[in-house]
Amino acid sequence: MRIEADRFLKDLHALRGFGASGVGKGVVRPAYSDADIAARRWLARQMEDAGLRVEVDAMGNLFGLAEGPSLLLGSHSDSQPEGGWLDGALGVIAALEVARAARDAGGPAVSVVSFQDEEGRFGVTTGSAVWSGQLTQKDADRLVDHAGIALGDARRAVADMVTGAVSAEQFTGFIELHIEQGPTLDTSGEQIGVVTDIVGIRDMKITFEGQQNHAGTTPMHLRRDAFQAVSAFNAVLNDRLRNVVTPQTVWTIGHLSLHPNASSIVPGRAVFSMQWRDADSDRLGRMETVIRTAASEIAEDRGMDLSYGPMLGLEPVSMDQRLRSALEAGAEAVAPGKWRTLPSGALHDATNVSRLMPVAMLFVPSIGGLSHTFEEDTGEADLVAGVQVLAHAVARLGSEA
Ligand code: HGY
Ligand code: MN
Ligand code: MN
Repeated sequence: MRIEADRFLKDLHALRGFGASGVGKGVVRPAYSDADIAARRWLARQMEDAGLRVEVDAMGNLFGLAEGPSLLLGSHSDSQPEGGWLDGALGVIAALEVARAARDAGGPAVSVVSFQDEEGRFGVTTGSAVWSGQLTQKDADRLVDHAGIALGDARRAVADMVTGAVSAEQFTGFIELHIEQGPTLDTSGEQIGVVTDIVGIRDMKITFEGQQNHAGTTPMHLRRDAFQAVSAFNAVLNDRLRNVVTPQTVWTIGHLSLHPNASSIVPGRAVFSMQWRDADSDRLGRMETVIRTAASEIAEDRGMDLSYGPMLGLEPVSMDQRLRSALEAGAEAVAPGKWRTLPSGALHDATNVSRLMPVAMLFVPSIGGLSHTFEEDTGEADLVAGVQVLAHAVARLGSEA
């Protein structure tokens, strides 16, 4: 199976053009945005040119289907609000390139997917969550973004592309090539990572409601300041989580909105995202107890009303051993002595797809370990090595079938 590196790189840069941020190689291509939809239309044309049958489900998950049973390759083409050009896009373009190479080699059959809203403008890996049955379409349609737009309204923008449900029965497994988005490979100077497992995640909104008031005339001891409540909560949380976490555990308050967000007004309301991730489901549960207890105590102490949004969560998953072995053989063939196995601290569509079929993932390095920033980048040689390992694994699996 022969990978055409120039064609692969040209397509990667072409995809970057949809929503190019103008800063470095960054992209702004959130789910259902004009740039996202234009990118999906372009991808659909590339899939057709590669001899694949294009199908789009109600969420806007875009599939290029081979005839008969096939191995599914892919990732997502939506981005974070400030996204890198490779997060998700690499896996989709690599899948397209391997599908072409496999067709030209007379097999094996390879299908391609670009999932929708993996970056969670509305939820958490929302498109593959609905496709895999992790989330109902009804519940997904009720999810809202930070601007209050409901997913059910946003996805109308792709209604003309929708062909109907896509069955998972036709796929023998799923492999996702992705950038590591962390420092491990970049630090070690290795080229390839074969993923062992993907962490679990919990994500919810927390609201503290106090008293909006004048920032000049309201004495500090009389205030019910919602931002002060968040600040106190965060301090207590960092202190108490130390008893529960490991050095690999992460937790993030990434989004905070203060109402009415004015310099001379004591904020009466704070709504913030509370997200935590770990490889152990029990620990995720223990962290939730610490989080809810701390929030209740702070609300009590500071005279705040406390409320929670819906909690979204995914359990940790281990990669399929057979698919992993094919990737390890590919890594040894393409990058002998320059690969390792490692866990994924980032979340991926593969987590949801693992509910339906065997899955595996492989990584290429992120320069400086940077991702979810316009600065995200990977060396071309590493990008090409990644797609070559993927092709090697696909050919090996095809010969085993
Ligand atoms: O957040 C994540 O891990 C993924 O990149 N959306
Ligand atoms: Mn991603
Ligand atoms: Mn991402």
